[in-house]
Amino acid sequence: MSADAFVHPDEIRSMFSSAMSDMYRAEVPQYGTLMELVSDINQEKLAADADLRDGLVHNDELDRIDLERHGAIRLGKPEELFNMRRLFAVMGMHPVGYYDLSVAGVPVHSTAFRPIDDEALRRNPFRVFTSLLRLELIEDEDLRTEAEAILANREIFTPNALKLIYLAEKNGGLDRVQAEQFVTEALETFRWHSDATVSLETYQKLHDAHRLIADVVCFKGPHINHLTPRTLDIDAVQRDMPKRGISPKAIVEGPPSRNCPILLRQTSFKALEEQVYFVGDHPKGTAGTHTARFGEIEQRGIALTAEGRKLYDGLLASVRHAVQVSAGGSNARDYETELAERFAAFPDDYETLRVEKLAFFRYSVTKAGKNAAGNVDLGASVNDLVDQGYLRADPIVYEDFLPVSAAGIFQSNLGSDEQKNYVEQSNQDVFEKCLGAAVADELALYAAHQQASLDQAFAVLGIQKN
Ligand code: OOG
Ligand code: NI
Repeated sequence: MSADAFVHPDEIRSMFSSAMSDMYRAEVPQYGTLMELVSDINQEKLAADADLRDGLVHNDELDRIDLERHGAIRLGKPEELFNMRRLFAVMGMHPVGYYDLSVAGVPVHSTAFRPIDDEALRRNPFRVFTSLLRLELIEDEDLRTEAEAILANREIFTPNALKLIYLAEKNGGLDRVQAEQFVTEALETFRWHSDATVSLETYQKLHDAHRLIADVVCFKGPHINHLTPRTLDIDAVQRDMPKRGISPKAIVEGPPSRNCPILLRQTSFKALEEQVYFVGDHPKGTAGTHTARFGEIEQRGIALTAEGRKLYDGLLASVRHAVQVSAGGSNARDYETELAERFAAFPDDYETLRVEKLAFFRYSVTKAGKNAAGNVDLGASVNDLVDQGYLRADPIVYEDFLPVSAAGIFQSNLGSDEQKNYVEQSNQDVFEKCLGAAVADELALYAAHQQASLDQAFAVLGIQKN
């Protein structure tokens, strides 16, 4: 079959993310309310901030604001991660980054499946934060064996989904009919199931070991546990959530509010308590409840270089050392004040972030630059070219996640009494073996992106640079 007959992976991703969004909205009505709030605030923000709007238009990002969302799933065994990589590859999503959450007391390690190249990100940036349970962190040996046995019996993909993944790999793509079937079949894996696969007693034992373990082990599949729209003003959404009947977690994770947003800020609202049925005597099973799913919003800023990230990590660690947010969040204001004060040390204008090489930028040639093409001083540095008005620099958006923030999101939805520190160390090698591939290095991707924009700009200006 010719490549033309295949549906582009970016299009399959769009079909899938929109189907997922419809499913989640039907399953979790509060998600619909959140989407409305985010959309209202984005409109207000765009109307009030012309610079922000112009920047988004220039970067071709305005159209993707309403599309932007991520989801998260938690897997139980290596084969699930292996096949999940193959499933996401059909939609042009590849594993980027390794996140060890065991250091924060959450017994998983994770990656993000996402589009990688600029074009694909622009078309549809949908990504899925994907965690693999680390059963070796269950201390009780009997319980660990029991959990393994339960997971050994489950198959989270439909036979048709597996068949279509195989066909996509073999033929290099899926035609229209296959792509549509694939989306329908793939969606099944992410659906919520109110029937547990275990008895209430087993659920409770696993739950006592860690709530997350019960969430992963006791159900038929890795239900999508949240979908996250992108907001242009997270403080406004956090503030207005209660007005629409949503109660957010105490603090916004990540950096403080700034003129030039960096990395990622996130907040979420508590998991919903859902009715479930455990395996039991009653024909329908034993009724009980489980909390799994929640809502989250994110605000994305500029991607940081290794130096920028080091500064960020250091400042954040010092804030968390100084103020630990209490379970009820009563000292959230102290945390926010401390965060704002300490982050004053992080330059907050794009020019300084760029010149000090703290963040990544996409360069393009200005009108003046195009007029001067061929007559530009060959020895001029990038900074000179920007100063001369020949090059323009726009922020490259951070497309990944932050481990400390992710741990905060996990914890707030698991109940804040769950803090535990595991002695077991992070293990990227084991994760990549389960995955069946290496994860891409996010910093290398941003650096390559910046460099490609420079190479293109130099070519337009008629100068050769190494
Ligand atoms: C994932 C939590 C992490 C984020 O946005 O950092 C996450 C989970 O709870 O499974 O989604
Ligand atoms: Ni999330």
